[in-house]
Amino acid sequence: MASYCLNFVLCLLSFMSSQLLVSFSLSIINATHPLKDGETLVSAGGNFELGFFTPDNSDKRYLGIWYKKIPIQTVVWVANREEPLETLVSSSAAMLKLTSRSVLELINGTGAVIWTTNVTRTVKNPVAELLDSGNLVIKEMDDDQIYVDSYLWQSFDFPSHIHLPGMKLGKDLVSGLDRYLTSWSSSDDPSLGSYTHRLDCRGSPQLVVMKGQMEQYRYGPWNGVRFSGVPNMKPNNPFYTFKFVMNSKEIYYIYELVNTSVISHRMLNSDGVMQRFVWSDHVQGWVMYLTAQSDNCDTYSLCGKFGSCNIANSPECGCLKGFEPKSPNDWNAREWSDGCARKTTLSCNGGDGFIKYTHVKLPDTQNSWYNTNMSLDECRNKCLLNCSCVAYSTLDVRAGGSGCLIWTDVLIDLKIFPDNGQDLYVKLNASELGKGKRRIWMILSSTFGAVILLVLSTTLILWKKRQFRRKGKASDGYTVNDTENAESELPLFDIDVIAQATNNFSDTNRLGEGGFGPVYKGMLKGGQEIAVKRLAKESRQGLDEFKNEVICIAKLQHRNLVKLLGCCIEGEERMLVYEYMSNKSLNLFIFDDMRSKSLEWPKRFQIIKGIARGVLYLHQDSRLRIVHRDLKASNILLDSEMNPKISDFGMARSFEGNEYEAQTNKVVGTYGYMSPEYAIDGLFSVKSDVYSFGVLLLEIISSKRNRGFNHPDHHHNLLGHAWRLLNEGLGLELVDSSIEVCYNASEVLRSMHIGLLCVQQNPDDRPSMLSVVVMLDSDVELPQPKMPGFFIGREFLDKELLSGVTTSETHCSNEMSVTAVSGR
Ligand code: ACK
Repeated sequence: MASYCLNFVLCLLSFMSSQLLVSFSLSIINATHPLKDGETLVSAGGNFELGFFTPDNSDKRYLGIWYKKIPIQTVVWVANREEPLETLVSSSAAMLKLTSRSVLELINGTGAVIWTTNVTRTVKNPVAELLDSGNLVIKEMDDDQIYVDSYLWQSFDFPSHIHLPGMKLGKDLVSGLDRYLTSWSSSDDPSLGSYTHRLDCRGSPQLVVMKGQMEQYRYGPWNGVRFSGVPNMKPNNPFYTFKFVMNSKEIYYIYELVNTSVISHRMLNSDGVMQRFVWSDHVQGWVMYLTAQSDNCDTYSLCGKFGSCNIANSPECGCLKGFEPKSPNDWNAREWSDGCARKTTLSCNGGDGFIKYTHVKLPDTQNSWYNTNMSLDECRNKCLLNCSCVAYSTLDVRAGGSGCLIWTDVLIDLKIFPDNGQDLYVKLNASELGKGKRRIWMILSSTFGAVILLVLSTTLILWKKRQFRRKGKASDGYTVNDTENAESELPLFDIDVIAQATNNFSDTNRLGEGGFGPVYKGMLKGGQEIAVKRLAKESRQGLDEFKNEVICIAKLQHRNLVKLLGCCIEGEERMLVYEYMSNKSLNLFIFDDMRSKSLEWPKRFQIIKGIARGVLYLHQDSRLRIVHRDLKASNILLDSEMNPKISDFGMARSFEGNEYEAQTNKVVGTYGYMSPEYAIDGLFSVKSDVYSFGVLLLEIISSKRNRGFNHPDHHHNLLGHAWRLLNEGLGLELVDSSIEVCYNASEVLRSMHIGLLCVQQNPDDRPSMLSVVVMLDSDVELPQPKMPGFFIGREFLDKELLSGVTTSETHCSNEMSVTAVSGR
């Protein structure tokens, strides 16, 4: 009993002393003041704290540094990653001691040294201090108590998994020191994980993520402005600045925060993904700001040697020109790792030339050679003279380009960007360079006879068919000259073929009602699935829309536009045949409680970006400038991989030359998506599509329809609601509550912000679609949105719209496209 009481008192004393120690903070460690478990060393400005900690779900104890000012303990550096203090008992007597040899020693409960800093030089009066940057340093204090500014040791030289501002990542060429990140084994285990993030200095230096000795992801070589593979690294980033230093003494990458009150770092997580996080006071959590590995093409060497990866293509891997798959069967089965081989070997004898690739993430530079002074012409000659050179490029893209980068042996991990990236000149045997033209010439001449025969017979068939079509068109009562061109480029389907494919237009094949008539699912003989839009015979408006759709979409091709396979015009029948989209329309997902659960944020974000690219193509990149005029969730179709495709061009209008805006007294579109100037004054332009896109974007985030939106606290529509939330710093409340809690908050807030910019009252305040795409893909600073157009809500919209406007449709529901004839 006595011993029980004694134990109890000892325990109590030890507990009380440990409680007392918890609140005890040091400002320096020196020979007389070690740091004991329970005490902390705090940086002068109070940003960071050094002490002992136990990770969640672990019974091991470590010495580490964490942020002091935030409520979630986030450890940025760990000393004894491989030698934890095993139990609380042995760690309770643990301490960090600064010895007379000027080294820090971590001593466990039994007195054994389990971790130590390396010996550099011994000074008379050493101290260890934690700087406000999070850097633990050992330095000499001179007799006047003034620190001499050269560190004997610093933790920034031995990073853990976090890259803090001001920390150099790279090599000291004089001392041989290599500073790189090593991931934790898991989020609860700081021991050395499988991944490292380091500067690879074989060849032209490039930042990489590696698993053991294998590369996983490359940032690409430094090109004077950024790493070649990271187009969203912008030098004028308002949030942080960065630089790459390369001289005879050191090579490193470093960044600094512009506003030091912002808390942010880069982290290599235990799955080998590099991410930048920013602390959000509002969310009271870390928000992911950027992730380095952004798409499949970022997987190292996905397409093998001499392959190139372009995420806009399907499949994404292709062989470089003049190369062919090494293992064609594997290649066709999407197993690309064998890569590609040359069709014709290099002559190495003056018989070679180059093909230029633009928008490239430069290939792996471990087998490269570089020179900072050569011009591009000198570089080209150097490559021509060196038989093992396979490609060359500019080393530094600034000021028109300078320097020379040459690849020898192989090209690997080459990615093509849509609009960023660099030029790369790939060496080919000269015979390959002219091959395209020569092949065409040979085909032309050898088939000349056959063509003549074919032309004769085709003319005969076409003449017969046209006679037949003319009969049908005459009964429409309108001329067909304007559709003729487009139609003639479209394959014509025989009505029997379509009838057979759709089970004779059976009700079971009916997918729904489109803009101008029913839509049927069908399957062609070869197994291809199709969707057939059949014009309702009595619909005069439908006929206009049919004609319009043919003109607009026949010549367009983009991965985010639904593909028109052909049409059928026979007698009274008018049909359009599309590729079938197995996931149907977006509104079936976002406005359905059950199905919206399956649409997690990354998918939604991908859909938003896909739609934006599709609209950009219509507005800017296609041959015609097209305003869709009816962008809405039900006109976005989703393929089997949930890629979005814009459909229904029945109301689209094309602009020519310098025409940017038009007015109509026949307002077509869908309430809730129509811009104010269009709904009220009939004015439409690319900016009216931008407005509809903004509405759609906010609907995708919230899973709520703009039209018909109700809120218990106010009468605003979805746009007004979103604007209020963003202004009140409660933007994340807009997010569909069925989306998993773990989403990328910065992407969501940024998308919401962009959505609100798109729905501005004044078309000039709305961004172009190009800006929208850039803003979605990068971290450029966004302007502050003003109050949106049609902010007040549906009553206002309906009243405004319907005064002076009569709808020609009596059955218009929320989602129905309407035609309103202005009374002006
Ligand atoms: O929302 P949904 O199921 O998807 O209902 C509409 C309906 O037809 C009327 O437009 C569906 N639909 C239209 N075009 C296609 C297509 N190419 N593939 C699959 N479904 C389609 C649309």
